[in-house]
Amino acid sequence: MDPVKQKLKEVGSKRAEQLKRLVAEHGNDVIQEVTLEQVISGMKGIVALLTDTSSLDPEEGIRFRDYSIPELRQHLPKLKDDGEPLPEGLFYLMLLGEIPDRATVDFISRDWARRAADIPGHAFDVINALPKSAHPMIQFNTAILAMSTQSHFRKAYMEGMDKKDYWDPMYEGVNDLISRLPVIAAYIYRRVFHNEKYIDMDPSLDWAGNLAHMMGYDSEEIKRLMRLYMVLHADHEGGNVSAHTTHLVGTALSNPYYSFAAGMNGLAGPLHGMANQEVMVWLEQLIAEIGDNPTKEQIREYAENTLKQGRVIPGYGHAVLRKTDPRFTEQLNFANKYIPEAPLIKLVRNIYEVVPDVLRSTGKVKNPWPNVDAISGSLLTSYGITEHPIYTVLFGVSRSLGVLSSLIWDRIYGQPLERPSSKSLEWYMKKVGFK
Ligand code: FCX
Repeated sequence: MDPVKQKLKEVGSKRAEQLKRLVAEHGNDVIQEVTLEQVISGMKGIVALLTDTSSLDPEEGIRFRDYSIPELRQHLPKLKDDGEPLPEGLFYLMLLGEIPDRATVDFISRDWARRAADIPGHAFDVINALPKSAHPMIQFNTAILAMSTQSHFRKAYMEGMDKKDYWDPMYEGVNDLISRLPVIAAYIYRRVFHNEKYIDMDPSLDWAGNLAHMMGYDSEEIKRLMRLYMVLHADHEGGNVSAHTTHLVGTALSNPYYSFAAGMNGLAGPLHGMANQEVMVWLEQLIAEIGDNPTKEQIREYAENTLKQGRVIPGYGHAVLRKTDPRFTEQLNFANKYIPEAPLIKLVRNIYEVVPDVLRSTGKVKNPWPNVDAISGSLLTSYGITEHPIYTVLFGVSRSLGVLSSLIWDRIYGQPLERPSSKSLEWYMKKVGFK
């Protein structure tokens, strides 16, 4: 058996037993009170999900299992000492709660390269059936669904598998799916933006390095950037739209392809993953209106105008965070180290000095600070990956690592169908004695 799966089996059965005992002994304990405003404002702050892969602190930001991003960069295996951690290692950490050694990370790289070689031809046919003008996220999500014909989970379910074994075909399907996403993403990229000049996978490369290679970028600089990008976007606890949707659909025992495609449809919204493309549109308009070296005063005016038009400033604000997103900071540090003079990075730095004040002055924005999307597109563009519509697809490839390792755990824990209650306006009014 594969060593990762073997370990998961051991860890999984212990934790599933712990959860069972926890609910049996404390199932009636009250953990939180919920206000009407929380329900109506998108359930913010309501603790209602079980997710082990990562947790989010409003001030500190993301921790993958117990590790902050700087700690990850220190401890996860890398190809070279001065390189970025390999996303395969982060997958292992999220799945098993431990930092893997280099040999295990190499095993995952080789396993994913092997699995990626077996994509059904009709996944490419459905992409080709769509117009090239269809947004890359439409092409990506369609291909993900098309690949579900190979679902181990569905096959095993139809054969009457015992529910305590659900995690096993889920593990296989998740690894197949993650391994294949870079191939699908690169195929869409080359189809839409590079005249269908496709590049074969190099099975000797790591998962993120291969993505860069298949997109047409073979420099070590871009592979390093891709590894950083794939690590930073991998997870953001369980309540964000893509993670929660993947989980929710999975509770109907939908296979990993159905579940992940649902999550990716959420990622395609402009308030979530598509914000990375929206930021570039916002920056391009700014440059077109003012020029590529705007003063801070001009940036302030432009931002204020965006608000006057009833639009959001993309890349700023967050539903949970109340400080600058550490994923923004890590990308800025990376840019300051390798490409400090890039004009777009200078612009991002100037915007960072101005926009938080503009948002604060509205009196209603709870978090005026930049999130991950405020810089990711500028970084990619500065390295020559200038086609903005592919950015959310890259986010999606990375997000698979977190939401799909959680999906395996959902089946290990035997998480049941998710089914909260909904009530009418009249019900809420009556409940609080509203006259
Ligand atoms: N620009 C303008 N207005 C903003 C704003 C922004 N960047 N962020 C929040 N607001 C507004 C909200 O629209 C809301 O206005 P309303 O009361 O008139 O409806 C008010 O401030 C309060 O919202 P708040 O509680 O602070 O934020 P929410 O939790 O409702 O929303 C998001 C969070 C992220 C959706 C919001 O900050 C936003 O729209 N940001 C811009 C889009 C973006 O960058 N999304 C990416 C987020 C993330 F990193 C990711 O998922 O990738």
